[in-house]
Amino acid sequence: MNEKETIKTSKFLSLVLRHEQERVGLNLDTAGWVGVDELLQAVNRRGVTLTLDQLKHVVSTSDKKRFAFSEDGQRIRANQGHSVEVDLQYPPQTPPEFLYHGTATRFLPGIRENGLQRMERHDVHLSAETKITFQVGGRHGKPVLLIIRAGDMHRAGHVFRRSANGVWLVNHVPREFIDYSQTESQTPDNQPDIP
Ligand code: HQG
Repeated sequence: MNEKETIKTSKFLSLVLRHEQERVGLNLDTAGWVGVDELLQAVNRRGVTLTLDQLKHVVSTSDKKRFAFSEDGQRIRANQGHSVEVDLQYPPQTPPEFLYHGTATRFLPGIRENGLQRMERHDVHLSAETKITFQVGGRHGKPVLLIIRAGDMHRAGHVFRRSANGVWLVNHVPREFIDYSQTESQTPDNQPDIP
């Protein structure tokens, strides 16, 4: 499998394991898992050639570790990013004092008004690192970085969870916990060091 095919397959897996299981006739369980054999058979039935070795390759090379096999290797799921209703069963955790969210300038008026909402997804996604947030924001337009006062949110009772691939998940970020001080000064080529 070359890199292009790997990325294409990864996107297809994201689609069926996060958003549109019915597209290939899958049944995710309540925690988002599906049998590996069932997945392979389902996608093969739809004319997508995918072997177990290829699936393992996509899972192990995923830059963001998007997928996980169960401990016994019999099942697979997406680590986060779902729009379908799932309970991923990640335990609540204390977040670092600050987390980051990459978005696009065009969304700022809505965010200033309503805070960060989960939109089509199951949760709002936050990162402990600034590096990837521009990439995430850039998918939607001109990227900007928001600093989230996660420690204050946590002390105010908001529940944070951390996915198996390190994404921080929270139901909503009320606007008073968002710091916009980096939105004017940052461009993808000019990232200040934020501790
Ligand atoms: C924005 C990728 C207006 C929000 C990444 C975002 C991530 C608002 C967009 C993961 C708003 C939703 C998720 C409000 C939030 N008004 N806009 N009140 N509240 N928004 O794609 O965080 O490659 O659902 O800022 O790494 O961009 O797929 O979320 O811009 O972890 O594995 O509404 O997707 O992972 O967009 O990305 P998305 P996201 P993968």
